[in-house]
Amino acid sequence: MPEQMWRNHDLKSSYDVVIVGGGAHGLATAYYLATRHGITNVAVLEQKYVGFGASGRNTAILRANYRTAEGIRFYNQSLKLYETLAQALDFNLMFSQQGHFTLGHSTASMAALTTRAEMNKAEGVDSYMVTPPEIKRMIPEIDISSRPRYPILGALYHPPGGIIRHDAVVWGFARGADRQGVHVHQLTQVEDILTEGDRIVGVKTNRGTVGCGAVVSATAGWSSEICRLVGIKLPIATHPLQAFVTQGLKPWLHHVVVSSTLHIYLSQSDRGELVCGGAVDSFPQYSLRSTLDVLESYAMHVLELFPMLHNIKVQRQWAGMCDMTPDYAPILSPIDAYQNFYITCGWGTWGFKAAPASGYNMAELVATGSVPATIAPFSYDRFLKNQLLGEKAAASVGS
Ligand code: PYC
Repeated sequence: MPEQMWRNHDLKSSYDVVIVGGGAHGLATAYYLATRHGITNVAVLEQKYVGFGASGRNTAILRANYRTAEGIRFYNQSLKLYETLAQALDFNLMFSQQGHFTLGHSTASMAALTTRAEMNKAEGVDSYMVTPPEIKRMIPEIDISSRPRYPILGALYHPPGGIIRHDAVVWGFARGADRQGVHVHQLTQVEDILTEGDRIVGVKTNRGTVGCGAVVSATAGWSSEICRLVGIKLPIATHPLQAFVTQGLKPWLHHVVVSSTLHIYLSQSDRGELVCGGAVDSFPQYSLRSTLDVLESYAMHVLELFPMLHNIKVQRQWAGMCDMTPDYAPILSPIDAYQNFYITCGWGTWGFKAAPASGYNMAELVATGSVPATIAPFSYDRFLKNQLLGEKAAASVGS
């Protein structure tokens, strides 16, 4: 009999903590609430199925090579948690720390990458600049000639970066939380959030209303909508991001390759498919449609790096929702207006790699009521205080 990963439950009349969003962030928060703080009377509400949203629609890249000290520390904590997560969850996550290249094709991008290398070194994160011949030695198939429109001038190399099986992470957290007694409720859509003064007292869903001690909003794409229910306006614009996979090939690409100038990234999955994505679509919208023009432009840019791929077939294309903040950094925060409402959102195109640290710190915030130092810089009110973080040049395809 196959193992049941998580169970179905009736909604209880109340929970100590209600988490909105059954993706990697919400489930990680539930998992760490239970395992680190002994809080198990927790419900995770997912409007569709576990991993339907951004957690199941990303390109599964992990890295810590950010630009600001705050970003580097946070993502490095996440990478370290990922390094031991398979053992902690007792679940194979197929994590491959194969090394991560961010290519530079202009003087400006080389300067931005060099700054990141130095910031990474100062924070103890392994990242350094490499020359085109050094890139070619590790990726023989790449075109380092002067033929392309944007020849490669060098790269930021980040050895601990890599890829993981994204579905396995979400399922592993769901199973881990379920084993601790957390209720994972799929097909449970939040319709309203009930308040009394400065407290959240309940969450109305399509399956009934639950009382709650605290609420965590951990959604991607819908975070503005959830916060609107309690009168909070987020500084977020939601854009789709498209990605595709090719037919399976024999293993040949053993590193993650990102080009911030060509707005493209590529890796090879354990199934042999090339997994490729780009920048967000230019217009904010909530559509999960994928489009031919984006596929054509991604293909054109991939071929500039790897002309030998010209006959490879694309198998699948999809889109996910990205909540973009003005400084390309996330928001993990309590909210002044309510004593017991917490948000983890604004994950843009870089949220999957953050899930363990997001869950770890949000669980601590909810359990103790104090903001852990690692996430203090990512407060909601930094936009009011003009304390923005400036991660755009490290958002993979954002510079
Ligand atoms: O930030 O590493 C990243 C990333 C990969 C794909 C989209 N963003």
